[in-house]
Amino acid sequence: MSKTSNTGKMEKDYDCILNLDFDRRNQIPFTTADDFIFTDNRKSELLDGVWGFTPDVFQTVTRKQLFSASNRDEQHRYVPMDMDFSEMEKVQVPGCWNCIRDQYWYYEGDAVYSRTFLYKSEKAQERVFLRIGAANYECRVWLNGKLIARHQGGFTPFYAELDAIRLIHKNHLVITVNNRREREQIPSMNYDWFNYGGITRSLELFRVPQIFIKDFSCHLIPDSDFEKIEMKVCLSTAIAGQNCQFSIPELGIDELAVTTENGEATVSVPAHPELWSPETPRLYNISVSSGEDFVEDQVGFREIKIQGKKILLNGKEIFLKGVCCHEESKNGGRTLSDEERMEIINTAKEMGCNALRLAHYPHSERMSRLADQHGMLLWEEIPVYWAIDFMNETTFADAQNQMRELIKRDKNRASVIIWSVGNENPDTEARLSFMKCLAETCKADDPARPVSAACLVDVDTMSVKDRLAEFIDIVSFNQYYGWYYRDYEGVSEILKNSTINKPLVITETGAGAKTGHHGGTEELFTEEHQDKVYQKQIEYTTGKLQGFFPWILFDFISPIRKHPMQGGKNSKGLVDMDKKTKKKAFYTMQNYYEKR
Ligand code: GCB
Repeated sequence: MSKTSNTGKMEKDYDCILNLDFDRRNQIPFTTADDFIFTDNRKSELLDGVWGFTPDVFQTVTRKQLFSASNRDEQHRYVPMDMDFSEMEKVQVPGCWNCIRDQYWYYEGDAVYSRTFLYKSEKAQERVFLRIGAANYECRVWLNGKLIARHQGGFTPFYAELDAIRLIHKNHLVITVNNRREREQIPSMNYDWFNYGGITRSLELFRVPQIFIKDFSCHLIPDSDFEKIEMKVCLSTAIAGQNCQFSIPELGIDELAVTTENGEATVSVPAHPELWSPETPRLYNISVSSGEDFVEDQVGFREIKIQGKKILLNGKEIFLKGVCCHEESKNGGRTLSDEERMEIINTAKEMGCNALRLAHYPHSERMSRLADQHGMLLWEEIPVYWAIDFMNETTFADAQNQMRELIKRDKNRASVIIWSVGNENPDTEARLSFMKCLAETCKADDPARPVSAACLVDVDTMSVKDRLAEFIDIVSFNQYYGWYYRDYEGVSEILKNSTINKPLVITETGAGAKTGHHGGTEELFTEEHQDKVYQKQIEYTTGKLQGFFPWILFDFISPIRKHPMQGGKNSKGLVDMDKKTKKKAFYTMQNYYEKR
């Protein structure tokens, strides 16, 4: 075939198919937590709704740069194109492509989303940012043919500035998402939940002034006898001398502070707020204005503190009456409505819980908002789960960034009391240094919240002796005595042998049970056996822990669960996947929590 062409187009086509490294031109540095913008409560323009969509198994769109190609040659004649954006399949965003049609169920790879939107500037010199709530796993954004953002990590939000020079009246957004499981990712190749792909949370546009409030935090100062509040802003530009007015009308607070040369302003003010707790989830309206910008939030004030083996909430010892949950809709999919989130909170409350472990990745920020409003303590974590490429520096950077994005997102939520840096990772040198650094990152970005990790038990010594315990505030462990190990007493032995002078929590225990399957208490997958496991766990652990989190509230989809009794689901739920039918053990847990 000839490479001659007077348009140069032919060369480009050849380049696309003959160049193994075609993807290099589609790589810009990843957007990170440093690019995070405080957008809570800001007015936004939703870009949710109908988008064009196609799986792109061979990465044709990026390979051929189709998002910027014209379907005309230089003489304005039509040339054949492999993709016509106006003819794409129409799908709802946010959503998971796996749930669109059966053929997409197990699809892991690249997919393309496309839509247009109209833009008209509202104020001179305004800046426009696109926020993507979450896209699993690697996501790239093209605005009118130009690559403007690239992000990795499937569960945290990121921002892309839509450059004024690029923005026209009718704009074209092309977003590619790739959910292929890769060795070096967080999580890596193997995990016990479904790998949903797509833009799973909302897309929004925000307009802000040239210099805007980039970050805002507000909390009760630890050890201040609950009488001092700190508020802080960071402007988008490092300028000194800019006034920032902080106000909490219900507490009579109206304070002026001036930015220092790094563009930050902080105030610490005496206050007597009614303290936030699960029983009294009191929130205060807070606002800050600076220059042309204004932000507000609803924040609860509470203190979470570790004292020896105790966890103190507002100075009083608490026991975490918890349960774990995944973020999965009834019809499958990682995209939930607020009603579905409330279903999780309400079912946990019905069981008597005061705490939820949001496993095993950051759930939507709507969950922590609702937990703030309805009084539920939260354990939040990133998917440093099972085997991870702990020696790999870029893997660490990814994990650290996911942690930092989560902290930036949820730092003002009173409900969030624990950051967790991982789940069931083997105690090796590489893993220790990786996770120790993650714990340090949490402390650097948020000194006031305890850090934890769900550790493995050392089955040789039957104890929790993970070296990471030294670097975290709350030590927790997962164990399945009565299930993976059929003797029930193991947990008792572990507790006897574990001598850690820090709060000790069980972050997982349980047993599989097929809803409605009944039989003897030693018959696997029956509700009776699951119930017995819980009765024994309660018997052996009562009075020896600072928290207990059954695994798990609802059954969930898991491709690794192939037993006919499981049918592609992890059936350890205390409630069926229909989110209604309760198994026997639910009531055992309810009875236990009622008495605590
Ligand atoms: C675990 C994991 C959790 C699994 C669970 C199980 O230890 O942390 O993600 O789903 O066990 O069911 O085996």
